[in-house]
Amino acid sequence: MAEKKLMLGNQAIARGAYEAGVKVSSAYPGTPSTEISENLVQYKDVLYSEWAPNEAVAAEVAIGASISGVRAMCCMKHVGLNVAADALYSISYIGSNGGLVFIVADDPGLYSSQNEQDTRMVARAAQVPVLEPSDSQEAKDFMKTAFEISERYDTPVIYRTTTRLAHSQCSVELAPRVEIEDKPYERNMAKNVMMPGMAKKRHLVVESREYKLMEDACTLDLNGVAGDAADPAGRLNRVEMGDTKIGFITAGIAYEYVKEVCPNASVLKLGMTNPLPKKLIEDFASKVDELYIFEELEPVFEEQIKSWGIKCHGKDVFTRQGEYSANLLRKVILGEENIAAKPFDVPARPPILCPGCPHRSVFTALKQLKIHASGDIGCYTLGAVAPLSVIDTTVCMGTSISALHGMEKAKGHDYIKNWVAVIGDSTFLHTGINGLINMVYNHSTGTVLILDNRTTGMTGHQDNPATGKTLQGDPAYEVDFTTLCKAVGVEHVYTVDSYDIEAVKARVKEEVNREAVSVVICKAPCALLKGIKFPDVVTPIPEKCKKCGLCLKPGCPALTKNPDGTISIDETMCNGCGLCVTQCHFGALDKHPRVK
Ligand SMILES: Cc1ncc(C[n+]2csc(CCOP(=O)(O)OP(=O)(O)O)c2C)c(N)n1
Ligand code: SF4
Ligand code: SF4
Repeated sequence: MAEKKLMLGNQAIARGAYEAGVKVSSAYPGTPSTEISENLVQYKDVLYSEWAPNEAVAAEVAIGASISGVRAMCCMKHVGLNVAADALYSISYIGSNGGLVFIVADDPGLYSSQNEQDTRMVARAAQVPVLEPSDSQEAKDFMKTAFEISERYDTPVIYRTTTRLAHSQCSVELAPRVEIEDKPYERNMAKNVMMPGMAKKRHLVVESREYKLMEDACTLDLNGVAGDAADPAGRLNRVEMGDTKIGFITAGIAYEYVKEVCPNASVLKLGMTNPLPKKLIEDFASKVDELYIFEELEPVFEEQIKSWGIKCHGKDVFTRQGEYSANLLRKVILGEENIAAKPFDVPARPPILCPGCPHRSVFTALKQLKIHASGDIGCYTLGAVAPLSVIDTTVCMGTSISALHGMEKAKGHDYIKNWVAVIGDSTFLHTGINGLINMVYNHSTGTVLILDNRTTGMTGHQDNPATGKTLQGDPAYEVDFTTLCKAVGVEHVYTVDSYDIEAVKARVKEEVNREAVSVVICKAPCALLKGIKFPDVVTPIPEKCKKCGLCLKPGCPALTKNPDGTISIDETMCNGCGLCVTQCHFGALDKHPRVK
């Protein structure tokens, strides 16, 4: 009997890649996609996997591997696809040699993202097929299907997952790896070189591929073969006829909610969500009295289905925002309120930097200087919230630096004298460096703070090109930020200890007044990195405390005010960074060596 294992969606995707014979994977971390690559590492004897500096690079690496003839994939979160979009739109014209799969993880409900975009919209624009699993078993099985479709139809395939699927688990039946023979590489300029003359012809090929897929989608099986599956249950797009009063067209995790709430209803479960199986949908719609389109986020199915003249309910009754649930369906279809699901009335707990985080010290310094920060994406985005309230803007990865430059060009040097750009090490290497090159090139005078905490903190401590280690655990060259910044023409590059508030303040004060671009590298490892321990512990001395609350201003969660106004430190949280000690003017917080 085949071995079964309880697996998270992301573990199952990694297992599926292994079983499908994938040889190369490149990725940039981003919740909820990160664990796919972290799980791929266990197969490193047969499957090479890496962290790339950004998603465009990850996609291009996978493209190169596919062109050379092996099965290859890249992984990213939904916003990462924007970074990789240039490559996607053109590789859609070129197609694949070895199978090529873009795994893209959407985040309905915005658990950890800056927007709620729907990858199916990008896929439609790029004319690329999309597969969407509904549970961990499918998450594994659909990987093989995706590669089969990619090779059979000469196309990249987007494999879309969502937060709920990525992080929920079910039992998965394992299979052995299939060793796929490398496809021969043949030089083919008409197919692989996208100059206008060739691209025009390839666009026609893409269009006919799309129509063919739309037709075949009605009968495609899990091996990516059309017309073969005598048993409709084995089809990628599956009709489950039941009570015909209500019919649902659904996909992904939303299918599970339909089965839970309306187990007897008729369902068309889409495993391939682009292009849509038009004939199958028309046939299904004709057999049910009332048709509901139950799709998270945008009305992608609904708009197409309505454009074919089919009457249905969709966003008129279901929301376009946030995550769907069984309760949503219960309420809309059955008119039932689920009392148990009502949230308890508990105080809101805002997101906050960890105790001892080096970013907190830097933001405390900036706050004391009354500096605004053009911000970026990472743990340090939390510098926007009270009590630090230093970051004024956060748009997307890399924007901090270019936006500061834009402000200066709009309003002049004096305007940005109380502004800096703040960016993390991983984000700087992702897309920040281009903005810095632009600043030098176009005569900016702004100040950029690189918060180098030696890791990609926000997504859970992934290595990056500056940490000296690869995803597979091999030692690597550590990008030297000073040399890098000097190489692009920044003359004034300084490194300060993030915890040394006075040094940060002095350096920033000088640099914002300088008539030239400068970079201040604020360096100190993330407080949660393995092996990071400060030599001292901090204890309050209540007799010396003046109850002024100055030590509380940086907002470290390890400190609390007692009813009498003195301070308590939660030993289980405090890591002895000493920031609060520097803020107390009365010696009421004592820093002394940790007893080993
Ligand atoms: C285009 C894109 N890719 C990935 C992410 C997910 N993500 C958010 S911040 C971040 C990196 C943060 O690392 P770093 O800049 O080193 O800052 P830290 O969190 O360590 O402070 C990543 C990968 C994203 N938001 N956007
Ligand atoms: S994970 Fe590290 S960088 Fe992120 S908030 Fe916590 S201590 Fe700071
Ligand atoms: S030393 Fe102070 S600021 Fe640092 S973690 Fe402990 S309580 Fe927080």
